[in-house]
Amino acid sequence: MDAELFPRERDAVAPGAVHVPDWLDPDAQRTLLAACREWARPPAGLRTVHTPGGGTMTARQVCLGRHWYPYGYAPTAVDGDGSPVKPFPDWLDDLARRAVAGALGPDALPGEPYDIALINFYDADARMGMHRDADERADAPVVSLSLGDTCVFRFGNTETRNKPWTDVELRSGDLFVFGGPARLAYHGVPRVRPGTAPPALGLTGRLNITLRVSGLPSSAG
Ligand SMILES: O=C(O)CCC(=O)C(=O)O
Repeated sequence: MDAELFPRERDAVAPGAVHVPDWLDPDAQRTLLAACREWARPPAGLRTVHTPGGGTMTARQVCLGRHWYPYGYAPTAVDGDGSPVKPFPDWLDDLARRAVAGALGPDALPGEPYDIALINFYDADARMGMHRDADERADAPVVSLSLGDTCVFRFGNTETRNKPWTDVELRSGDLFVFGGPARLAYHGVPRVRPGTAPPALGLTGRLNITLRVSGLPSSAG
């Protein structure tokens, strides 16, 4: 395959949506993975998310800064163990800003700091349905980082969950940023490819780290 012979190239998937392959080098991936393992521990650790319609998300999740639940944000793990959500570290804001500046350019940087992380863990059978990130009160670009197994990331349109969409293969270390006209595009993960993680990383499965600006006052839930 050409993709194996030549380095994968950055790709503007839609106006405002950019895929940057291999954005995190192996050391940075290991550092982020070690942090994710700490964040996943209780209290307010990795949990299974249930939707109001009776569904269960197959990707398990832990949050930083604010706790996301279907469909809003809270200061505590309201649908988990009830503990206060872990703080969002400044270095993740720095990482998000470097990602946005690198992918979309400095003009796309938000005035407010990044303050929310959703960390999704996918085992071999997990997936995520088409949805929009619409519970924030800010229009800052969403920053998405991948670790471990490769997945198919489906990036759609802002009108419906249905086609047109573009399927992008996200591998360990890849960055995907969507802002501007793509900020409210539907997106999802129809498939993970088990056993494709870089062996040296030491992760079975896939982690996605999604960084967002809440636009919420710091004391609000
Ligand atoms: O796992 C991914 O790449 C996507 C995660 C996602 O869409 C979300 O957390 O809203």
